[in-house]
Amino acid sequence: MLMAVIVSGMALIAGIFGVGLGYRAIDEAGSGSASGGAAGAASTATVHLSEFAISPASVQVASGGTLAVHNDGVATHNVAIEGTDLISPMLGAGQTANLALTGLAPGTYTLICQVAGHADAGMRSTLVVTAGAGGTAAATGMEGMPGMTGTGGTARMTPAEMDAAMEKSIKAFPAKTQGVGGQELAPKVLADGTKQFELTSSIVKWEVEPGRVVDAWTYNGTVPGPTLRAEPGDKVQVVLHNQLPESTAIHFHGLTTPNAADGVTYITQPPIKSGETYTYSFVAQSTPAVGMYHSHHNAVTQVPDGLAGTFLIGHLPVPAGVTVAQEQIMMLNDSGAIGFSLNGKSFPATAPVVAKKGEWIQVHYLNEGVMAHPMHLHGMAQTVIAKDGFPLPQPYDADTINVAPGERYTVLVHATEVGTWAWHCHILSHAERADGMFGMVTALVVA
Ligand SMILES: [Cu+2]
Repeated sequence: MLMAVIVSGMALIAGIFGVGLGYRAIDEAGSGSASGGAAGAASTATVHLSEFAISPASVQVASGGTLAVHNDGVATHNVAIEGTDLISPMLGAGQTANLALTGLAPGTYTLICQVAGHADAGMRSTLVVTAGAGGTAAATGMEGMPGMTGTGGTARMTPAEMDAAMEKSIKAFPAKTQGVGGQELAPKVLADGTKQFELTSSIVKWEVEPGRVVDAWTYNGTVPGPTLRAEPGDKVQVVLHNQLPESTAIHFHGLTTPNAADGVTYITQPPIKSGETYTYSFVAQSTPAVGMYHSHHNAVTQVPDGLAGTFLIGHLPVPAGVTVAQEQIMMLNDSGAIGFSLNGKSFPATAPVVAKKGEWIQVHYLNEGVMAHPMHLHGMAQTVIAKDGFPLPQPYDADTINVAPGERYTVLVHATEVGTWAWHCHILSHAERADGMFGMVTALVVA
């Protein structure tokens, strides 16, 4: 039955969005052979990223040239040219990328790192684009790289090219990628009834969207980590084997645990060093919980890079007359190696929610990123029944739910309207750009 719904939903998506063939990708428009630089400015210049600087403080490139970006730091960084849509991918330590400056008019620009707080911490420099180079971009290999914003620049896109790019991004949905995050992990039940969940933290290759494979920091190799579920009163153990190159710890966000199991290094426990194993023990609270588990050690890097999962206890009460047909988790992230994503995937690799007309869907939004995300569903109301796992005495309807970092909202959607409905973060720069949709976008398919 469920498979039938999914299959018919996929068919519907294919029918509505069509199949991604027969377009010319705008991404390829900027490719070409390298041209000579103008006198006084090279066609390629290099900038180095570190904590927290972009050096040199001022760099000159001929118009139509290329900026080579080297991350010499230990954290994830990128480079964006302020006031334009020219943005390099997020780069891990030691990674490099070439940013084609195609379409960028001569002038003086500011380079910044877009990781929250990094520009203010000092990651700013000046880019001077000089006139006179041939205007043909160097072939950088970055054109068409998913996650690359606007290589080629909107200045070079005709309306027809923009339409084609949008069509391409939509027709690719739902795109196949390696790996699915957030799968429920069956506990091992010990002799005394304790539910024991075994987690291993390690760095794995994770495909965020087709072709964009990053070094993700994971629990059991997926982003999000496996979903853990217990019933009120259960004895719970979470065993963590740390195979990361640095220390970590797990905080159970939104669950009531003994202080010793709170998972904050140097407040309630020593760091779990690389190679060590640590066991958390607690009794699941008597009331339902919509919790998360995540690192609380170097969290600004470890959590956005993937060290987060969902921890559910029991079931929330729902209004009289409602039968929940499916429970969905939507974990939001916006930075680090993973970037703008739903459940560890960026559109078009996000998974649609597929429902039969008349069903009720329960959705838990959980924000493990560093920004707030107003999650907007087209076509049907979202009935908010719980905030941070606490049932609301008076549920309310909304079409946009603003989910701040650390927050969880649980909503019910009555799938009354047939069709494919866009479902996305309404901070538009998290969802859509000149070359189509990306990031925090999925769809509700009602068949
Ligand atoms: Cu957002």
